[in-house]
Amino acid sequence: MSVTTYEIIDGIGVIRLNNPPVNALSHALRDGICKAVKKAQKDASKAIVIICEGRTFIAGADITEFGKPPKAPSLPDMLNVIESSNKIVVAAIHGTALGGGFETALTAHYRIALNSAKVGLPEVKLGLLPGAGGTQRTPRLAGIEPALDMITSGNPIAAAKAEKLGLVDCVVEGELLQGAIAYAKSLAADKAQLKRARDIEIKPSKSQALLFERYRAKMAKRARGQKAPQNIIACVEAAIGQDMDAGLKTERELFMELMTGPQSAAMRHMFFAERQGAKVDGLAKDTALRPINKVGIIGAGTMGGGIAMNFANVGIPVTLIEVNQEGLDRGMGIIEKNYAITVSKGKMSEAQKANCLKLIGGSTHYDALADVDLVIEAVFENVDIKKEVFSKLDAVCKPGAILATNTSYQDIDAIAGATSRPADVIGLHFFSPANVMKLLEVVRGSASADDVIATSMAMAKTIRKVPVLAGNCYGFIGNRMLRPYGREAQLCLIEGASPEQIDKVMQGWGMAMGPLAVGDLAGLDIGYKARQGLSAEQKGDPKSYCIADALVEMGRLGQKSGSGYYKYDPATRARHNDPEVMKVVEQQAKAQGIARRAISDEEILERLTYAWINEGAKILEEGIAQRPSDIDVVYCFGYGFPAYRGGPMHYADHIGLDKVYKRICEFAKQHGQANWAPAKLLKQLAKEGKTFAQWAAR
Ligand code: T1G
Repeated sequence: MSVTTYEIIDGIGVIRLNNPPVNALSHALRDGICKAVKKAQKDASKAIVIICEGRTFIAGADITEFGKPPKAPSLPDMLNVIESSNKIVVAAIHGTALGGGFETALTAHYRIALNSAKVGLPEVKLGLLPGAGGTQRTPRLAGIEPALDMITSGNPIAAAKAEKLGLVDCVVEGELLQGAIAYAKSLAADKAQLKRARDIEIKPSKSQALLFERYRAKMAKRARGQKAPQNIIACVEAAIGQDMDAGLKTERELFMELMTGPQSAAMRHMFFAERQGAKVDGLAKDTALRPINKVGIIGAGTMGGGIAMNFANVGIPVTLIEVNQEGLDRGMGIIEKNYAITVSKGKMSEAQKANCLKLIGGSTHYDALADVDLVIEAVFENVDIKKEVFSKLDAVCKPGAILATNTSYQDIDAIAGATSRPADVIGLHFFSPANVMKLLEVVRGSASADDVIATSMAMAKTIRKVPVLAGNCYGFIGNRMLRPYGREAQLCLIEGASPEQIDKVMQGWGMAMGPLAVGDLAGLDIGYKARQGLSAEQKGDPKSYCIADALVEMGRLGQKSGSGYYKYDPATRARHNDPEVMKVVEQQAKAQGIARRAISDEEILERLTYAWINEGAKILEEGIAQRPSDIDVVYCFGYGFPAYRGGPMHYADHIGLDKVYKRICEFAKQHGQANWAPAKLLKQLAKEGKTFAQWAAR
């Protein structure tokens, strides 16, 4: 099947592209477009239309071709053929014209779009920049600031807005091909000029320098540690006061710098990892899904309320169950407050908020759940309470209803064992705040039915979550890896570091927040309460929790009590170092017989990140995660791991598993096998000189 066809319709040369699923600019497509445009130069066509079959206009360069030897015609070659056409070229846009796709449209002389279409330059989300003239044509057509907004955010804009900005010339409803042919005919009849963005000059002005300076500072904060946004700003700046070819030269240089760098490799890895994570190995593609038209949620607390919002936001009615009306009212209050915040940020209208709230009902009786298709339990993190809830659900819910638990640690099989239908039981682990965080760990019990797993993975995408399938163990994937990470943070603290040193290292490396600041945010009492129920053996090394226990017993619970590892300004919650904490640290170190020492930033970074990697390798060995990239998705979408480092397992591959393994063996000698016995898989791959990615592709 040819990816490009060409025919003259009503005097207009129509080039149709058909390269499913998103008309990515593969070599075949680039070659077909060049040949068709060249052919049209010599035939009877009065103008040319480029249009796509399928669900969207070109959605960008073919990311799967990146890193492979380029094949002519390159994208710039193809764009030159279009731009130098001696006949008007009209790009007809539907769906989402993105990246190289929108750059192709920008090289055409005119652009017509369906009202429902969107256009965008999302390269920054891949750690790149528009490398085919987007940074030069967009500011020439739309102005400098709109260009900076569009390219540094990477977010698409609607056709109507693009028209207002001068990026699209004509917006239509109805049948796009007809509209495009009519438009091309009218342009030809009017002898319209060959409008080329490259002919527009942006004159330098004093105000621009300030704008670029402000933008650099803004992006250094918003996209901390990322190179692409800064390179984008430099490219747009190069569009001023010089001709297009000079600007294109700068764009090419800065594009190649990103393309060959580790940040884009990591973010392209994450692009595919996110999509791969939604797939379940060994599950028949045609597994029938159970319909999810009504949902029940047990518990209207912070989590239950946040979970309810996800379903209401996509039009699925939800019934919240609480023990009493007061609990229900409190829960609804949390939900209304969350929606009010969303509306205040301009992300939702009042009408949309009202419609969502209408979809969330409540009851204090379980029999209100008699006809729901899915129930999600979000009660206190205690397995006995959860088992009680599930035995009630078993009695009330209709056959075929999916019974899910939002537990973050507990044994799915133990919970399923409280019902007569363990095949219908699954874990749906949301991350707080549940209406914001994208990650959803779908945790399969040993009895979870295939269609329950498939329905849960599909439902995750319906509610705009990023699903990852996890096996059943204490903490599943994310929280299980968090334990050794937290352990090493505590041990570095008691052995010689300070809270601010540890957090500065991890935040400087790219984490959204350091581990101790996260502890203060979540509340130190949560871990304290969880430890009360554990035996000494289960608690592990007292050195890894004695400081946290001491702080909680002093009433320092974290942000909620105004102090924890730090002191917090009551009004702004700004964090301040607190000498009182170091006194506690030194007391506890003494009590544990530890002679504190200076600990380097590098040792902190290696101990905390290698703790992740070692546990991740064990999780892979045990089959708790399907693939290393799933672990990367969990950490980038659920734990603030910097996407430009690609997740813990991609990061390990980037460092080299032999280096990681060698260092872990040193930690094992220094700190004991209990914490640092290297995972078998890590040892094997290090010896074989392989990566986790190669192991996954075996
Ligand atoms: N190249 C190759 N494959 C792509 C692709 C692309 N650009 N975009 C999507 N796919 C695959 C994807 O992997 C999945 O495959 C299937 O298409 C459906 O995607 C020079 C250098 C277009 C909004 O960044 O944002 O141009 O899993 O599940 O949810 O300046 O795909 O089915 O095997 O995401 O409906 C710039 C990336 C590239 C756009 C559709 N373009 N794509 O979303 O489907 S760099 C992008 C998307 C560039 C130039 C630069 C989305 C979508 P599979 P999907 P969707």
